[in-house]
Amino acid sequence: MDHEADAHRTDLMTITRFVLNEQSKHPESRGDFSILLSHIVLGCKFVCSAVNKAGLAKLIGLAGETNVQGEEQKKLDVLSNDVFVKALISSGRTCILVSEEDEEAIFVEPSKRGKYCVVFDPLDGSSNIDCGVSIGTIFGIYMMKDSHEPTLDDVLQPGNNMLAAGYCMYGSSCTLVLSTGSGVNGFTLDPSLGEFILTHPDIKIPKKGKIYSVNEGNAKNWDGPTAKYVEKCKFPKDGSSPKSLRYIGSMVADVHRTLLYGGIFMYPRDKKSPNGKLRVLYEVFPMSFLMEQAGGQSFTGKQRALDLVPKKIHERSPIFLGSYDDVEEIKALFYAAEEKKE
Ligand code: FDP
Repeated sequence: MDHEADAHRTDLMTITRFVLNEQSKHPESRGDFSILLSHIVLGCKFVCSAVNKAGLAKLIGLAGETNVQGEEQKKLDVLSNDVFVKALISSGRTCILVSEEDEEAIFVEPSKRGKYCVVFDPLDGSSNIDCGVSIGTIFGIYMMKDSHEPTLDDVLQPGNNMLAAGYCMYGSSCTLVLSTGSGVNGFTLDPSLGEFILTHPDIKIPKKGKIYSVNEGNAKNWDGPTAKYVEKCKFPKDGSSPKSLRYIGSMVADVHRTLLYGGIFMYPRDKKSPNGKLRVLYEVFPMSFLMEQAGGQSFTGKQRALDLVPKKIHERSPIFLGSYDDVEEIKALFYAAEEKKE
């Protein structure tokens, strides 16, 4: 009998245990961050269960409202947003919340206030809900700048100031990927235990990948460097094999694959959307934070994504993220185009 393997199977590293272990490395910590994370984890479990039951419960369908971006809201979006807002406020550890679904930032009432700001997209990839494709929740956590009255400036900080970021993917399994600033770890929900178990410790993205991921339907409106890069992926001139194209159209799923298999995920700007589509605070920043923590890079077409300083809570930015070498290649094309202009 393989006792070692057996011991491994019975010694489960739950996300709670993992976060408490991390906390113990900071003796000054009062556990506020762990409490906040446990409320986020609860939100993810709830949404996972709702997503799994959606077809049965007839939760799918339009709720008859439109969100800030003028998109039709689905019932699951509304439900997920409610769950996260309530879970975050009841943690007693938050002061400002920015959600993709709410036009204005939510300032938590003083009696329930804590020192953290949370930016999140409760259900990203919502156009995929009705066909059962993977969707997810994305979140990032900031600390208030000083302990003054909270203002929007507390959330309009560069992504580099994030303390933690993560996503939960509701797919063939429910996977939560988290970074608290020292590497990236992945946890899979064991439905029989109702616990997220560490299944992907210390995720490192391959230095170079074989996949590119972009909505090629927008190609006619792309700028020069993006078009050149995709051409290189398909018709490499250095004797290497062409890259494969994979595009789900659900950011969490596309980024998750990129993180595990390597390659590049892009949502560039184009003539119709000069700032791209994806939102800085709760899509670009958390995913860029995770990419860098896993050894990859993230670039906006002009600069390192995490150095952006957003001026508005729902601001958008073009994004190119993934394997270090692949992002390096597209950076070179953008810099060369910039030099030509000067
Ligand atoms: P969705 O519109 O379905 O909510 O930002 C939202 C997002 O999905 C991302 O998850 C996804 O990467 C992107 O939009 C897909 O956009 P396109 O349909 O334009 O490719």
